Amino acid sequence: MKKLTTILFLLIIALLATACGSKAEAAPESAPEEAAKAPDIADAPDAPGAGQPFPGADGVTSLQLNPASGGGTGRLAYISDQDGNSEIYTVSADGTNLVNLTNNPAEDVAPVYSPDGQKLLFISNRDGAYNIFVMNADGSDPINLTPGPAFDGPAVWSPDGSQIAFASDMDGNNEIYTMNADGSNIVRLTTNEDYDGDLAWSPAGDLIAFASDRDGGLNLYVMGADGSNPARLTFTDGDNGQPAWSPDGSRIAYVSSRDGFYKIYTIDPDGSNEVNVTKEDTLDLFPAWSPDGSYIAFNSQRTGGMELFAVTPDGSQMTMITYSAPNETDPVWQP
Ligand SMILES: [Ca+2]
Ligand SMILES: [Ca+2]
Ligand SMILES: [Ca+2]
Repeated sequence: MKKLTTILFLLIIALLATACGSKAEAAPESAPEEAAKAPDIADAPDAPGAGQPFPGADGVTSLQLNPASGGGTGRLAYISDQDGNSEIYTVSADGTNLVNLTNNPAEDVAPVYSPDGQKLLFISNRDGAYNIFVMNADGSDPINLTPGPAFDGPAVWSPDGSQIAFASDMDGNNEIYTMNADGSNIVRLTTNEDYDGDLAWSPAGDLIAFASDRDGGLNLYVMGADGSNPARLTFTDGDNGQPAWSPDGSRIAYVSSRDGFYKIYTIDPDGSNEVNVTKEDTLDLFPAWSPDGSYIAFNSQRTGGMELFAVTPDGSQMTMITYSAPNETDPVWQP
């Protein structure tokens, strides 16, 4: 039986499907070729409301980001339903230059940049089931790494880019696996009848953080990258999931609903020093660190619809990246 706690990843798909009012059909065979046309960033439109100051609340100071603010290329990938189904877009950190990378009538979700920033993993149901795809960072050459009927994803890279860790129900319930970057040599890391997913590979390569309901509610765990020595980090009511390692490996950002609302928290990898970063009673999801560790991007419903935000890790300063009618979710910063 599928437990309610498996929804952290599925939630975003449900939100987007509800928002566009219909379930997407599998894409025609020609769709990958359409996505192979690299979009031109120079002519790309800006996010509606880009650069608007965040309407501050509870002592949070409004912040203005420019594309150089967080390090890396200054670009973020995210999911938008503005074309009627979920697509992977990119945007500059100041909300300018929107580019649709997927252009596919199927659902395209869960973008994750490779450590060198040159490729993106994502999840799509364009071939029927939700499978793990890799494409170039400009949207060209999408390849299905896990064809077949299982629900695969999300997926993340090892820090050296040689391997991919991912979740899948191929063995009957959600487990965590690794495989080579070309989809070969699948190795199973977890074996139990409970949900294991929401994974993130540590920058040093030795640990994988993940969420599991093996002890009851959904909680955060870390284990060796070979599946050894799982250790529980959170002991709270509600769901704890969607971990993201800070670039220096010293902190894990994650989502917790311990007080009834999904908010962003951070914690040390040994489970100490929990900090509540976003405090408003709303829906905050999908934390992702900027390459220099200065900001945590996330999506939030605090202004009504789903928008992208960035916040300093101490929660004191926040900015809106998008302000629009469509739903923008699941931001990840390009290295
Ligand atoms: Ca799509
Ligand atoms: Ca399991
Ligand atoms: Ca929006």
